[in-house]
Amino acid sequence: MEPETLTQPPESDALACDILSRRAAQVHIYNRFPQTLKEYGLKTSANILSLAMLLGMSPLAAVAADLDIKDPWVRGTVSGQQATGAFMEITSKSGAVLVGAASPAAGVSEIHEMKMDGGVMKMRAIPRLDLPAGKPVVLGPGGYHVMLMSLKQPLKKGDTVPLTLQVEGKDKQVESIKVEAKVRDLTASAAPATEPKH
Ligand SMILES: [Cu+2]
Repeated sequence: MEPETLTQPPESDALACDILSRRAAQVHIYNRFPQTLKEYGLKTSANILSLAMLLGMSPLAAVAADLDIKDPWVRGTVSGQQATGAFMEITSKSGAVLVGAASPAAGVSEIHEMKMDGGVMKMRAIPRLDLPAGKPVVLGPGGYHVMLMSLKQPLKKGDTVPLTLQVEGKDKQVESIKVEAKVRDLTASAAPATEPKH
C-alpha cells in the first residue's frame, strides 16, 4: 500500500510542496558548497574558500567517507506526474544530519517525513533528518523520503537519477554527497534490503 496516494492525489501533493519550495531553495543555496578545507590543514579563510570554489575543488570527503548509502532508488512516474519519491538506506558511522537534497531531474527537492496525524497519514517537509551514529536510517515508502517535485520529464524504470544530498558532519560542515538512484517501477512499494542475486 502507498500512503501517499491513499490520502492525497499526486496533484495536491505537488501543490502543497510548491508552497514550501521557496524556503527549501534557500536552504539549498546555503548548503551547496562543502566547507571542509581544514582537512587540508588550511585555515578556512574566506579567500581560500572562494578560491577552492572557483577552481571547482572538492575538499576531502570527510562526510562521504563516514556514510554508507545503500540501495538508492526513485519511484517511476507516468506522463504528467509532477512529483515522486527517492528512497535509500543511510548509515553514518559517527553521526550526521541530512539537511538538504537536490536533483537535476526535479525543479525542487525536499526532505519529507510521513506521519500519522489524527488517523490520517500526512506528509511534510523537514529541514533536518538525524542520522545517528551506527544506526541505519531508512528512507522508504510511507516514511522519510526525498521528495522530487516539478519533475522535468517522466522517470522510466531503469533510468538513473542523480541526487545530491547535503549532509552535515559532526564538525557542522556540510558536504554534498552524490548518489545515483535507479528508477523502479511505478508500483514498487518497498526497497529490498539487497539487490536480487542471480
Ligand atoms: Cu513527500
